[in-house]
Amino acid sequence: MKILDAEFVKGFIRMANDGWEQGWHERNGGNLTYRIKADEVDAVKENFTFDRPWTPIGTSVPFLAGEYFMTTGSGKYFRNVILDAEANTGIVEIDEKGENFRIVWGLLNGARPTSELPSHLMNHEVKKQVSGGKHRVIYHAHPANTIALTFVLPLDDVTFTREIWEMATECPVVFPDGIGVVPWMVPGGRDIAVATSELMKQYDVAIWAHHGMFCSGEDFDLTFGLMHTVEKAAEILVKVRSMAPAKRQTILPDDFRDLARDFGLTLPEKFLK
Ligand code: 2HA
Ligand code: ZN
Repeated sequence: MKILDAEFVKGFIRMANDGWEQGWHERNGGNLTYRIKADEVDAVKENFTFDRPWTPIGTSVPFLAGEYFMTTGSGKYFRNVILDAEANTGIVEIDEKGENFRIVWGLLNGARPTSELPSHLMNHEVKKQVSGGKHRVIYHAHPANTIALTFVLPLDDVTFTREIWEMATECPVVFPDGIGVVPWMVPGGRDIAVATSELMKQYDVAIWAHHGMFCSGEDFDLTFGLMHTVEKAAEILVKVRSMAPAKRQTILPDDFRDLARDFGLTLPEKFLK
């Protein structure tokens, strides 16, 4: 099968373009990776070449040994993915130790995988384990309202989760585990990757202060929808805070407990104080 005919490739390209259209990917901002299923690899493997060099990941992800990932390219623009996926995205193979990768398709003309590959792969490694192999998508974007909140809210998981949950009744249904917050750190390296993957043990959403958001999910719809839901709630919170110094009424802890009971959710009490 031609690469561009594969459903996972079409889904990846559509998600990249949807993120661009949301305004979450100025210039080369953001990155997307997908852990490809074995049968999907088999269906397109005839297009792969294995002559490009192995390169250190910069961290160790032994639980991802032998996996294949589709990834956006470093310095590449999301708005161009739909025009030329082979130049702006690619597929990488992880070696049997989980320490090196090599490009097997795409990323033409010497392009590299996303600069956030260490964060993506460490998140994938955690999520593959805690989800029993179900999570396959890691998405990083720069949505403006979420970033704006990192300048005015205290940078802790409880405050962010509760403030965002209160802005839309669907929020605790969509991310009942809450949101983690990483303080400002230098992007692209191992330290921020470790901090983010530590949060991904508990959460599907991690906010990077003054930078953006990471979401993890089982497929493109769920992961894009998660980012969209958090950012929509953040937009409402920005509007509320712009209109008045305090909320006149809101969803209260017992309301969340009622919601949890009727929707069969477990909402951690630490967010309901
Ligand atoms: O430019 O978003 O965090 C890609 C990024 C780095
Ligand atoms: Zn970024």
